[in-house]
Amino acid sequence: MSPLWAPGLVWLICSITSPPLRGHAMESSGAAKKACGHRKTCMGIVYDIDEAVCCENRLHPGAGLSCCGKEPFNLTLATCCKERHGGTLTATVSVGLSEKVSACCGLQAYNPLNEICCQSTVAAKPVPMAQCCGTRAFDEEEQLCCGKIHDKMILTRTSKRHKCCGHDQYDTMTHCCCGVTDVLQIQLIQSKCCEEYSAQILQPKFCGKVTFDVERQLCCGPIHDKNILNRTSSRHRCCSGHDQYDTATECCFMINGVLTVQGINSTFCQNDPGGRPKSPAPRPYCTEPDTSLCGSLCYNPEERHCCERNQTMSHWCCNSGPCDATPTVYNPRTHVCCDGCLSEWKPWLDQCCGQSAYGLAQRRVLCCNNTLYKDREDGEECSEISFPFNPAKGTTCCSQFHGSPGQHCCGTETYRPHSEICCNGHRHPKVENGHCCGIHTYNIKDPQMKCCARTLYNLSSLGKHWLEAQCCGSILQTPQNQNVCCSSEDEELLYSKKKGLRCCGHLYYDTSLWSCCAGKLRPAHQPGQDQAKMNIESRFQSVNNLNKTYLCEEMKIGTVESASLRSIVFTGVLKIHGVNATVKALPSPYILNTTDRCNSPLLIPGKAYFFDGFKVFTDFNHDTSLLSVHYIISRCYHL
Ligand SMILES: *[C@@H]1O[C@H](CO)[C@@H](O)[C@H](O)[C@H]1NC(C)=O
Ligand SMILES: *[C@@H]1O[C@H](CO)[C@@H](O)[C@H](O)[C@H]1NC(C)=O
Ligand SMILES: *[C@@H]1O[C@H](CO)[C@@H](O)[C@H](O)[C@H]1NC(C)=O
Ligand SMILES: *[C@@H]1O[C@H](CO)[C@@H](O)[C@H](O)[C@H]1NC(C)=O
Ligand SMILES: *[C@@H]1O[C@H](CO)[C@@H](O)[C@H](O)[C@H]1NC(C)=O
Ligand SMILES: *[C@@H]1O[C@H](CO)[C@@H](O)[C@H](O)[C@H]1NC(C)=O
Ligand SMILES: *[C@@H]1O[C@H](CO)[C@@H](O)[C@H](O)[C@H]1NC(C)=O
Ligand SMILES: *[C@@H]1O[C@H](CO)[C@@H](O)[C@H](O)[C@H]1NC(C)=O
Ligand SMILES: CC(=O)N[C@H]1CO[C@H](CO)[C@@H](O)[C@@H]1O
Repeated sequence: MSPLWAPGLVWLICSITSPPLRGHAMESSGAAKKACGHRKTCMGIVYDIDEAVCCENRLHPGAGLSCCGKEPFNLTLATCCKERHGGTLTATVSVGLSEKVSACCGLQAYNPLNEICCQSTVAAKPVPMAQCCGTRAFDEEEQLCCGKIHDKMILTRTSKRHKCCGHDQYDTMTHCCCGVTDVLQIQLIQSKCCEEYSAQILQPKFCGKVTFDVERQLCCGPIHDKNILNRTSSRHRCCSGHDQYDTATECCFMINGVLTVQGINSTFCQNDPGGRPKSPAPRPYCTEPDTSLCGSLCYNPEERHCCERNQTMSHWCCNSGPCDATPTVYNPRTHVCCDGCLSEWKPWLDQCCGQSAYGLAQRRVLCCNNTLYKDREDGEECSEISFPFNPAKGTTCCSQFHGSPGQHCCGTETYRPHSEICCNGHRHPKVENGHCCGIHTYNIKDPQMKCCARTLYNLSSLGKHWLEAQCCGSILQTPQNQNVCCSSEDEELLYSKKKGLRCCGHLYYDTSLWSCCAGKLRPAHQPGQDQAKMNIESRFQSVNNLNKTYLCEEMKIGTVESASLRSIVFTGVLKIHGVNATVKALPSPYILNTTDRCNSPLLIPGKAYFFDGFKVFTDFNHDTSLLSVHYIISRCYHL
């Protein structure tokens, strides 16, 4: 072996699958995917997954929809429960509880925070740690669930010492539950019934005719010649009638018809001979110094290589890829290995493209997304979907070739950014103050248009209530529909309004079970909690839902450094006056006093938030703070 290859040895042993050549994968960027949109076909009709859903070959228009069997439903607001009976699958949509926080009880959706599923029945939880008693829920601390499996009853537990006896409870200190022929009765502990009962449950275990202690002893030997051994450890088992063995270090092996205890490293244990009783699987080992195991063989890593799956030692390993079912060893002086496939060695080969080797110096070859294309024209490039094309001859837009070179792409089409706008792969003529909302464009200054998480709404259809409309995720929430929007850092969910329930982040909890502080739930009624303080609603408000007067006056944005009980420390704070389109930098750190920390939602240090004098807001519509600031100024500023 020449010293040139020596450094390679080390990593070949630790990382057998790595090819020696550098992979040269052309990943298409996320931006390219976004530009191509999310088009699919449904029975030959092309649609965008942001705009419709295809359920069992039927197209249903609407944003943010999922399929429940053949029905569409909104994940933000509803749950799909499925149940299989024999060969048929039934699916039902329950509205008023998002699938993201629900569970199914048969075909019924429920909120596992406040409810429990007991034998296919949804029951209200009496306590956060409730258990099932038949079809009802009970509190194990305060109650007992008594009776036979199909005849359960919930009793208020008289004391911690009490236990069930049929449908009654008894004090285990003074009474017992005993009885004959299925009729259980509670009797005083001194009674004959109780004495017989305790004698019965404490019945000793026999080894032959002698009692023995199952915990500390072993009963060994053939059935008519039993012998009790003091158990050495819990790992010990019987070997012969007189011997026990440690299952971790020994095996029990039959030599000439006699069971004997042998060391686990002995040849007896190693070559599992069918010695009975069965010893643990033999563990191979290497005895020579500086050797390691390769499969079942020992070798010296200083001298040889281990091809794990081939289990032999030879040259370099080229592990099996799809082109070759068996692993291969090869001589690096004659071959190169790319992703498990061998190519003949040439001095210029220095790159892998999937399973093929090529050289950066080679002309007319192009590696796009791990596929090597040969005999290409000079000047060709990989398109955004990783197919070679020649930018001098045309433009490819999401695999569609267009004759004119140097164009911008919008989905599969080209577009002219001077006169058109491209929204998620769909192009539109440019209009005044045009912004994208999902695949649509709208005038951002039009107060009647609202963009909720990529879904555009025209509020004029709401009549006089349009001012009160709010976004909740992609759904437009109006005061008429009796829903509650609970929102956390990354989720906005809509719930059917219920008495006694409140938002904690995106969860909707029962205030008699839980309390919420700064977006975190805890079981209610814990010592040291100020209940009145704890139950203030904690939810994020979106900048998107602020009215224009509020949004445009003065808004601050900054990165949370830390949050304490009384204040939040921000850095890099900008004060934005939307109406005047002015942005001013405030000195760091900026401290926001909070009257009640429980009231404010869960803040993540390092993330940017909007805030005013009292409240912290988030922006569910934009991915970056820069886009959020741009949104505010675009929405507010009038020349
Ligand atoms: C087993 O242990 C008990 C008490 O620990 C002892 O009295 C007894 O002699 C032991 N039996 C044997 C066979 O070692
Ligand atoms: C058996 O051999 C292995 C590997 O050499 C060693 O780690 C282990 O301690 C040995 N076990 C006993 C019981 O000698
Ligand atoms: C393992 O490698 C050796 C070369 O050292 C070869 O002869 C043998 O066929 C290989 N075995 C398998 C299963 O590929
Ligand atoms: C790259 O190739 C993989 C595997 O063939 C494929 O799944 C993926 O979609 C390709 N990526 C692009 C951007 O074409
Ligand atoms: C919104 O709806 C109203 C009434 O249907 C209509 O007059 C108006 O043009 C719509 N606005 C937009 C931007 O489509
Ligand atoms: C705007 O919102 C603020 C705070 O939510 C509220 O006090 C004010 O009345 C609202 N103004 C209009 C015009 O709705
Ligand atoms: C906006 O500009 C006007 C005119 O320059 C000024 O009077 C007003 O105070 C400014 N408002 C804010 C909030 O900066
Ligand atoms: C915030 O609290 C600190 C200390 O409690 C106080 O000195 C400061 O003036 C407060 N700041 C504001 C803006 O109320
Ligand atoms: C509130 C809301 O947007 N609900 C929609 C949920 O999805 C159904 C389609 O199944 C629409 O009809 C609803 O308008």
